[in-house]
Amino acid sequence: MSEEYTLIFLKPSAIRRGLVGRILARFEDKGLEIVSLKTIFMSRDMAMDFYSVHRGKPFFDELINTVGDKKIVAAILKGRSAISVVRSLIGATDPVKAAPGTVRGDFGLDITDNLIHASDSKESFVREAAILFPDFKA
Ligand code: FUP
Repeated sequence: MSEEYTLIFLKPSAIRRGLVGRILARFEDKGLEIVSLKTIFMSRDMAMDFYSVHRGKPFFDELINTVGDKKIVAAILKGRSAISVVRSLIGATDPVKAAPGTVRGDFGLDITDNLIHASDSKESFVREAAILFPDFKA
């Protein structure tokens, strides 16, 4: 796999708990380049658009309450196989099951407020970047 881009955002609880620097450092330590980084106010509408595939699921309202109407820290990272590398660095969706050494495995317990989002495919990256980084060009 060649160089590719991925998108992450740190959920409001990561900001509240002062974990932003420590979490971003893990991606830099791995060798990924932060090509774009910003704090964004995530409106409820933006959150509903971003997570539209989960609309109707039992956790949807809680998910929107967790990230909507709040500040997040979003970044685009670049590196070899960045999408799968970042997914493995953040760990399983449920922090209870996430391996120690991963972001979710080390810092959390709550499945909805699981600290971080990362794109899971190239298609997701393109869709998510259009929402959070509309000016981004590869
Ligand atoms: P992930 O890609 O690991 O963030 O996981 P998903 O796309 O499956 O889920 C998106 C968000 O929905 C997760 F960040 C947390 C939340 N979620 C729940 O609250 N409960 C679930 O059972 C699954 C996901």
